[in-house]
Amino acid sequence: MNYKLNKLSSLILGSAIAASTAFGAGTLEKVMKERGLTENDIIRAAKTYLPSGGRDEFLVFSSGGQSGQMIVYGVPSMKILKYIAVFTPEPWQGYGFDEESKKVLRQGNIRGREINWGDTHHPALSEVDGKYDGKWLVINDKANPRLGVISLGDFETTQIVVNPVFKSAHGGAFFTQNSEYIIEACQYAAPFDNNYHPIEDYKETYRGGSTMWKFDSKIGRIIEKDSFTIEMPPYMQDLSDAGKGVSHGWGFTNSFNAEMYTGGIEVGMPPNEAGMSRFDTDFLHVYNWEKLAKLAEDPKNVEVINGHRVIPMEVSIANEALFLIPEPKSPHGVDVSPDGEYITVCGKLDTHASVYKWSKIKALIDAKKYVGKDPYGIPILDMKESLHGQVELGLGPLHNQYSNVDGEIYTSLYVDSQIVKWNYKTLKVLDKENVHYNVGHLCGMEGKSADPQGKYIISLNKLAIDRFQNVGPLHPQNHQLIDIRGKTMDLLYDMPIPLGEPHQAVAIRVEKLHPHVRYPMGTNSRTGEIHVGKTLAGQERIVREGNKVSVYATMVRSHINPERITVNKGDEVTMYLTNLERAQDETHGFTVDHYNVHASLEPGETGSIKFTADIEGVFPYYCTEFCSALHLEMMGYLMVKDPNKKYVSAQRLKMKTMTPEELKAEYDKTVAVNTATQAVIDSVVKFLKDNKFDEHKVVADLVTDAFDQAGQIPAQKKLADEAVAAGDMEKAILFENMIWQLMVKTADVGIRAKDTLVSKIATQKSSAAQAGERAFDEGGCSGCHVVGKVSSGPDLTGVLQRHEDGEKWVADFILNPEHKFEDPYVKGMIDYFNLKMPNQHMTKEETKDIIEYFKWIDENANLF
Ligand code: RUQ
Ligand code: CUA
Repeated sequence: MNYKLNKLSSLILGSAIAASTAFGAGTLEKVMKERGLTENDIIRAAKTYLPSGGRDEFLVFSSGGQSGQMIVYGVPSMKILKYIAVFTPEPWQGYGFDEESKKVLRQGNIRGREINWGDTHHPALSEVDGKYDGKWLVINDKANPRLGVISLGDFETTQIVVNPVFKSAHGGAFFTQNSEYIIEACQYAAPFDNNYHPIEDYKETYRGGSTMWKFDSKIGRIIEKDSFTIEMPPYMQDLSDAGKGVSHGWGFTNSFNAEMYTGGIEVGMPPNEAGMSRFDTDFLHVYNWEKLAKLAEDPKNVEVINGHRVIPMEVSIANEALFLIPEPKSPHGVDVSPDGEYITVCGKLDTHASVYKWSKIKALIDAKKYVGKDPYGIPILDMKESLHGQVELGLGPLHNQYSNVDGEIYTSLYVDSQIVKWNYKTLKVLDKENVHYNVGHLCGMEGKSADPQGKYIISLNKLAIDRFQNVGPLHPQNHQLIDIRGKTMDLLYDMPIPLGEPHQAVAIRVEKLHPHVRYPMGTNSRTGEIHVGKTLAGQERIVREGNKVSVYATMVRSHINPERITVNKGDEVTMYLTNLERAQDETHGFTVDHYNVHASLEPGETGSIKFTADIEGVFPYYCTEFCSALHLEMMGYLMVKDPNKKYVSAQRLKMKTMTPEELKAEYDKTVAVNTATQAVIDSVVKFLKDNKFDEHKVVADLVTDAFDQAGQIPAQKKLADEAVAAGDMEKAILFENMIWQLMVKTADVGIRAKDTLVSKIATQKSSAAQAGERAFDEGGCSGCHVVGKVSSGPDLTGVLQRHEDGEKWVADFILNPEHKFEDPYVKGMIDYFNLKMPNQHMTKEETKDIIEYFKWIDENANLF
């Protein structure tokens, strides 16, 4: 092995490799050779690799682009953890297929029409003092101007609001520094009302603007009636940002059609792209939303359009709350620095980034020093006097993110396919990294908050081209993770995103998130309130009022109650479903075949599905999550009969039934099995208690889950005994069977709790013992030997004590079993198990490690 690689191995695999493991010396070198990996590849892999059960440092919330959803993944592993349904139906989560989520989705109807997709662009995290608080997430829809609000308590969408005056909106969502408001700026100017206005009247009747959505961060809801829109000229407003720190109270919005060009290829005019980029500059809109919010409280300052308050431009101008500053033509991103003093604008068609300085802008505003007015009378500030400076970055600068280093900023270059690191204070370019290809946004770790965390930048590339296996002409998007800790950037990882074109993503430290694992029993997850349909065990019922049938059902491993529902054709059926589980991750799904309904019920959740039973027949309903060994049995029948038809009952089949003696025997056998199973449970419970399980929260939670199942046993026992008393042995057997089911579920979680507890309290394995355990498992020993149990071979607990000079005896036996077949002890074993210990061809080194592993077993013998 060459020296460098040897060094690398110990670097990556730590001391374990030095001590020689089951992988053996030279394994890394071999793998590298086989897979054609370089040393840098290995280091990058180690920087991003997350072992099973590991956790990432950051979570990223990425827009899902045209999918209308959001994508959640971890950094640095880039493992996708969740899709959050926002504007688009999502069947797994039941979004758009159960009644509660439909209510949220339908809040997004526009002018009475259902809209089932969204063009999501920019997610934003709620803030306190400009820092992320991990409570709420908001995302905009550009095509159908809307915002969706997501609770980070359960990662579910709880609200959608429609912009009442815009017809398209891009410059959102941006929280102000204490989440007072969310900025959503317009994109394509259009009349605020819903009427027809000819394009020739563009300048007079088409408008842009910026909507300030009032946000209540206690309840995580946008308050529509307290929101307002600041009217702006029909320049195409674009990306925006909220001021923070020194510039708190102000908003900044770019635009790209100061020309007010309206195209017309079909009438012989040059296309929009030419006319809209004719001038050298466009306008950065600077507005005092704090002042305007107060003004909006007085009805004489607002015009109400579509039930929504709009502050006309004259009012903003008269109150010195709206200004324009020229910016290089057709800009895209505008990003306020962590302290709020610098505002960086990137021009798609300009090779420079322009850094404006808030104190300079504010001084011009305070001195009323204007260089002119635009055609609508809005004062214009001098560009040069507002600028801190400009820096030549490259072709197609779009967006910016900040790091934890003072003055450090990262900018995406769309045309050059590069990320540039530079300093917005000293205006110096520091480094460039190639990305693949055509990067749009980039995402720093909390990189747009008042407290950026540095470490990584993600490049959200528009094109992947040759980066991945060809899967047809529609390629995945490519998110590339870049390490920014060093002097120069280092590209670590490519992640294909196959869901849509994510524009922007936001990242947050995982410690700031505290999502729950279960709901208070009976919760409607979309409102956070207790559901009217909440049903507990024993309360299940079917209620009929005229042709409306309400089913109050429960779901728990592994049955749905009720199991038979008969309705008349034409009945309107509502099924309220409560998942009675308390156990973590025990979701039950629910569907009725042929009725296009689906719900996903998480532990404690109540949801409902609704349909008109308009086709006659028999329709199975079932749980759609493989929730337990008896998941397939978790089903029932919906029977829809036509009230106008006469049904002749089929001849009852004469079934051969069991004799009373046979029934009694089966009953006794079932009870005996239950008693034996109970003994296993008792021993597990004793072990848990003896070893103080309640000192370990994870274990205590599992035990609670286990007792949840066990707690249902007495009620079933009572029913079984009642059946015995009534002489109905058949029924008694069924109830005893149910008890067994509950016992199995109890034991299942109980044993998991026991294993977890063992791992918590056992002594630490030495690296040799770890290597020994691996050799034991991978070398085939575990095929016959189970620690703590006699299985196809003897239990090895205490094996080192069983023989004189035990370590040597066992080592010799492993290395050369055949030599001991005549030994009386071994002979006895061979007779007993009817098996001979095979030679597994362990090396001396492996055998030594296995002995270490046996020593560890003996130290912890009381735990097995
Ligand atoms: S925008 S990169 Cu919404 Cu820049 Cu897409
Ligand atoms: Cu519940 Cu499958």
